Formats: sequence, C-alpha cells, structure tokens
Amino acid sequence: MKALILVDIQNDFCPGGALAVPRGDEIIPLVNKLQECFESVIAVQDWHPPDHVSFASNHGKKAGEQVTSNGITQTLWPDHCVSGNYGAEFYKELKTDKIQKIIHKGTDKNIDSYSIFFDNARQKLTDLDNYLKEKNINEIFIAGLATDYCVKYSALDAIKLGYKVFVIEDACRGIDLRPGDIQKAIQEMKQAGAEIVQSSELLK
Ligand code: VGL
Ligand code: ZN
Repeated sequence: MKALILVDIQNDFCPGGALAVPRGDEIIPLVNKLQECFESVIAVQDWHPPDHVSFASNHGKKAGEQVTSNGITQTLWPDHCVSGNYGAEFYKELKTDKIQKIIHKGTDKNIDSYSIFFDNARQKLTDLDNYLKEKNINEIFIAGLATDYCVKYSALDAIKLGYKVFVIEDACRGIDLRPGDIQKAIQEMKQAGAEIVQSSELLK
C-alpha cells in the first residue's frame, strides 16, 4: 500500500513565516492535486514547546549559530512552529480534508527532530512507523519542506526502516543555508536508494 506524506507544510515554513523556506508556497497547488492520487494522506507537523532547544532565543544566540546539547550538535533557528500557534498550523492554502493522520515531531523541549520517524538522537520514535505498519503501507511518497532537512532525514530513515521511498522533487523546497545543500540532499537520498520523481509522473 502507498501513502503520500506531507512534511511540515506549515505557516512558519512558508513565505511570511518565522522560518520561511524560499518559495515554499510554490508547492501548494501541486500538493493539493497530488492528494487526489492517493488513498492515504498523512501530514507531519513540526511542533515545538516555547522553550525548545532549537530556538536561538533560548540560548541568547543568533539563528544559524550552533550549540551542543546532550552531545548533539544543534543548529539554532528563529522561534518557529510553537504548538498551538498560527505558525504551527497547516499553511492556509493547503487542502486538509484528505489528511487521515497527523504526526507531530520535535515535541520534546530537549531534542530536535528533523526526521518524521525519530528524534535527532534516534532515541524515540514518533507514531509514524507504527501507523504505517498498521495500515500495511510500505511505499511512501514524500512532499513538503524542507528538502535539505526534514525531507532528507525522513527519506533516509524511511529507507533504513525498510520502506520504498519516493521523493517528489518538484513538490519539495529547501533552505540552502549553505548554497548547494539542496542538490547535495537530493544526491544523498538517491544514493541511499530513494527514487526521485516529479509530480507530472504521478499526476498523469
Ligand atoms: C526543520 C528547521 C527547523 C525541518 C525543523 O524539519 O525541516 N527545519 N525545524
Ligand atoms: Zn523545528
């Protein structure tokens, strides 16, 4: 069974948001159409408490700087996707009526989570793996934000967990904090065994 997984398509990751992914909103019309091609649509939301370790403001530092927390290097971001706030809600133009399951990540204040499956220390699983197994879903199609963070780490974990992974390249946008990060992420996912596809291949 197949599922479409929508990653972090939230107000804060779109233009106007606290951690806007450049041109992140361009994927919305495609993502809305893609949902019609799938029986199972799952959405993941970045969902942080206000005192989250990834917020530069909680360390007296600037976004883009790094700290080490519990032995893990944490890149610092502006406050974003605070649970229950407008920034954490689905992007206002995203169609949500086909979404059957919502998964939250980054909910523990002490540890960030770029992957939709694990926290960055790989200590705790989100509910996603269990849910997919329950539904006999073994092929996942990933769309969303950001290509070089959540999409990449999620695709790599999904492959390790045994899923067949498709990344819908034109239905994703990245941050490119260091120019070239997006292309590197695509190459890494491909090398690990993900299929990089375009939405036109699925919509025809
Ligand atoms: C993400 C930056 C900050 C992501 C989450 O999941 O892509 N990126 N928080
Ligand atoms: Zn986050």
